[in-house]
Amino acid sequence: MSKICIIGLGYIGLPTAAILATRGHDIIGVDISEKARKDLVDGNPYPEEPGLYGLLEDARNSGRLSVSESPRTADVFMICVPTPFKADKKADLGYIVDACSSLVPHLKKGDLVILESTVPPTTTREVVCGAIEEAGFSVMEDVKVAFCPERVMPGKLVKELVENDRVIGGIDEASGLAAKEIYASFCTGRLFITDATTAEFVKLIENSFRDINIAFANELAIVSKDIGIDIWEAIELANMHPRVNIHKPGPGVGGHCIAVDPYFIIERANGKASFLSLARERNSQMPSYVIEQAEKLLGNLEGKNITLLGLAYKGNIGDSRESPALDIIALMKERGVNCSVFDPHVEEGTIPELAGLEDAVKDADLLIITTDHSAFGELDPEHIGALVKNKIIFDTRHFIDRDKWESVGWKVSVIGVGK
Ligand code: SAJ
Repeated sequence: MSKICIIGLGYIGLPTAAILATRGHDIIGVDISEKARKDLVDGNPYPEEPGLYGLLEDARNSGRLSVSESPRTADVFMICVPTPFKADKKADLGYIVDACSSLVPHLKKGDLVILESTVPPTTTREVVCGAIEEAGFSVMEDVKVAFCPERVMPGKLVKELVENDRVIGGIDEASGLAAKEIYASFCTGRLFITDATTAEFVKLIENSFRDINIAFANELAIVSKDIGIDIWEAIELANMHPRVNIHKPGPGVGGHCIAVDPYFIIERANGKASFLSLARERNSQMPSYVIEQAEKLLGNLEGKNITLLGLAYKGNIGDSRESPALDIIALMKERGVNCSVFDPHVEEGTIPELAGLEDAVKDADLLIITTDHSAFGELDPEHIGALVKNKIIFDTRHFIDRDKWESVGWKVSVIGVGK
């Protein structure tokens, strides 16, 4: 069992620290934020995740969990800090650089440094190994280094943390094997070893595959509406082909992974990643398409009351990072719309437009379903119909039961449906 210092107690670092503690490792959870450190020891994380409270309780009961503002001596250092992008859509590696500078004073010969944060290709070699060598160590001879991307899906985090297969990119063979040993202590999925830069690339192309596929579905939705067919029926039938798996259209791509990772390839591609850029562009334009459809339903939007059902970037989670709903709200405000939002999963006060269901829908000219939360399937169209001004709903997720709403007088419009 190892002494592991986990730097960054966010969405990935916090549960990883907890699970490693339950598997017999001694964990030092490091974060500059007092709240993040408290969340780990008090077991009070946000956003909500099934199974996370239980896992944190087990970690606390293990007695192997401690927190600190800065790294301490350990055998393994795991970097789980965010990699936001800058205004020019290039990765901001500032947190990784800071994490490396904070850990090198505590390094000793034989230690292992693992980077989990998603990064542009060659970052492990250039930034992490660079910082270690600058501190006077020889990477490979003195210190092992690996890149092991997280692959968990928000909403299934705890389950996928344990069960997913993992790709482990060693800077050399010994580094790959040492990192594999750490992951083998809590992963039941398969562990594949490759080199660090390939592992960085694998992480990015997984999410880019999804982004391109969603862009394809969004383009088909726009075309289908004009042709006068139902894209959802068409995709369902096409996906019956054994080698076809077209994703779903929607209001755009949110979250801090799929909407971001393709840019990390684009920035290293010397203008040769036109396909990835186009997919990003198509998906980023979907909020404008939603506004266009709202205009078709209502005419001039100025002064209209529009209610979004959903702020989270996808169903049944409380995470609104990069959510297309945020872009839709911004575009509506530019057009002078009075906008309100109801989301049962997102923390109150996240944006000023959030309100309870009845307040949010009161006097609405139009409702727009922006997130496929299960709770929206339970909405009572009759009750809501009595509160709104116009019984018009635009479903960007193909989620509500159209017949149920139409049977009580609602006009229902669905993205990609032209009939
Ligand atoms: N979306 C669509 N149509 C679809 C599927 C998704 O419009 O057919 C939208 C969703 O509504 C959401 C966005 O795309 O706004 C992204 O959602 P997602 O569920 O596809 O992905 P994430 O960002 O929650 O998680 C992804 C996962 N990657 C893959 O499935 C390849 C997860 O495994 C990664 O760990 C995560 O990114 C990450 O951290 O990179």
